[in-house]
Amino acid sequence: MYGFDALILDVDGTLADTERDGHRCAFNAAFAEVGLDWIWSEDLYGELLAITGGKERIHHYIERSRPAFANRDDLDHFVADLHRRKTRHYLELLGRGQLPLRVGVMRLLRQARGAGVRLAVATTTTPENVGTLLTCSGGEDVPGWFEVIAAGDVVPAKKPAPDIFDLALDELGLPAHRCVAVEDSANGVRSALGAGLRALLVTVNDYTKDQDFSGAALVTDGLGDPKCPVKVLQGTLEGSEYIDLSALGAMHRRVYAAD
Ligand code: XBP
Ligand code: MG
Repeated sequence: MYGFDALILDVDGTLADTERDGHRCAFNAAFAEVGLDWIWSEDLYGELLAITGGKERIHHYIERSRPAFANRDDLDHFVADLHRRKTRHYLELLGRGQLPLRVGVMRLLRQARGAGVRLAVATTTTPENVGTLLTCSGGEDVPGWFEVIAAGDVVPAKKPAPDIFDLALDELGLPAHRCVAVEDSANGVRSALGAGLRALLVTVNDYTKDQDFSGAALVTDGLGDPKCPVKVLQGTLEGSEYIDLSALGAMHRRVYAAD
């Protein structure tokens, strides 16, 4: 019907704006819990987001800003413990329903389910975070709408490496050209393109809006809704003012028409 069989979605920044008021706050709560005076401001966190993966982000921060911790014999254990604490705080934050899904996400997911378009997630975040976000911000049944949830440490290399999108494609049993991917960041774009996912929509947010999305088929400021038209930042959105399966199908056709 729409020319593609599955929608592969990123999570953080794409399904919900989770970084500034979610993950960042959970990191800071974990630091305070163990008596560290580390505080990741909104601006500093925007810089640290260049590193995907919470544990990797903490390691990077120590290397660049906390050299006294860098030579601990138990550094990996120390970071893993901090990250476990952070994840607990993040899950509690999600449980308070403080991080709504972005405009248009539930509309698109419901439309995909109704049209038989298969759903998958490809994310760097911790797997438990995905199910909890979908449940708390979408509904108890929403995690079950996804055939594949490829998340976190299940792959050797995180975004921008293509591994997590490769895993999602493998578990779907689909070639890249039969799928559409949705991302929010330059790291995500490089990961998706690296996996051959050329029918790629980017829905930017405050942290990513000035990044380089070369190679993405379409870049907008979100999915929008009938009463909330999107702004197109790169590419074309023919005949529609928001992103639905028809708009994604038209994008997919444009990408592969030249083949
Ligand atoms: C975003 C990330 C994650 C989150 C933090 O993932 O890079 O690391 O920032 O989550 P994506 P964790 O955009 O691929 O969804 O602390 O669980 O890693
Ligand atoms: Mg993201």
